[in-house]
Amino acid sequence: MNLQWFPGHMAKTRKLMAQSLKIVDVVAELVDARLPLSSRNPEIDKIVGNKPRVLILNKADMADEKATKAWIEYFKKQGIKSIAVNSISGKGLEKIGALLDEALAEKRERDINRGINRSVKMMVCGIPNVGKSSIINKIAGRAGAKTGDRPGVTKSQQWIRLKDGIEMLDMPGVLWPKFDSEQVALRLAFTGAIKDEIMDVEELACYLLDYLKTEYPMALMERYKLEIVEDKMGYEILEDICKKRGFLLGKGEFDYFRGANILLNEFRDCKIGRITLEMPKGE
Ligand SMILES: Nc1nc2c(ncn2[C@@H]2O[C@H](COP(=O)(O)OP(=O)(O)OP(=O)(O)O)[C@@H](O)[C@H]2O)c(=O)[nH]1
Ligand SMILES: [Mg+2]
Repeated sequence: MNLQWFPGHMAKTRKLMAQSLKIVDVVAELVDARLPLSSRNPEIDKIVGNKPRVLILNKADMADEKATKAWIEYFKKQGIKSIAVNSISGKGLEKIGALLDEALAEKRERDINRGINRSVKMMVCGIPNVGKSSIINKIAGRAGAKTGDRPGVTKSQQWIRLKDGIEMLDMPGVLWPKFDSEQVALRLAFTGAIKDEIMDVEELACYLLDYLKTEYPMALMERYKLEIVEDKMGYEILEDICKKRGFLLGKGEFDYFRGANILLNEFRDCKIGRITLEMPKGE
């Protein structure tokens, strides 16, 4: 699949981040719990450097619970403390206080020694559509930052101030200019982090079906009332879905485009179930 995607504002954002970093105390890196590695931005690593950082696996309500637990363990083994949250309901967010306390312990001690009592400035960053504005709104308890179910909603940085001494900086999504691998690009595309308009949705749907038939065959069969999926190719399953749903163009010709769009939308709406798109190595 051919993916070339680097809108101008991405370059601008990288510069913007580097500048804002100078004045923030802690960086909250948001990743998608369904693809915690593929939605991690290697550039953020470079830009953030030694700033205290916390890792948040967002949209945990959409991911496979067992897999999320395995991911948290995986990061723990690498010395990275992470939490899983749902930024819409707020589930899991109660743990963020302890996470920040730990990350900011040194800064607090320094401040106390100097006799200063400054507010904590936290930058929230991550790839487009991962839920940065949503988590900020949930923590703030108000809709201060604009959100939306498509990538690229936040166009410039914005500070949201809280009463209890926290200031949060909402950033536009930052995605790397070159995708690490086709697998990474595909996983991101499945979730809608890459605009569908630049992709072949039928091809994308077939790739998703290839994954689901191996990792979540029961959920797939149940949703689309299919009898067998394991030994079929993605496009054959897509055809079966079109058959079951009556997506026909003419006599004997299937509306694959419609089938593909329905599949992707239903996946993104969690109608197929809670699905994780990559597992930690060794699981
Ligand atoms: N189910 C679920 N949906 C979420 C969660 N967090 C955010 N969303 C949804 O994900 C979409 C993107 O959320 P935003 O907060 O706008 O994401 P963003 O990272 O600010 O996106 P950009 O500003 O475009 O980079 C919206 O439709 C949110 O409602 C979550 O924890 N669970
Ligand atoms: Mg946003």
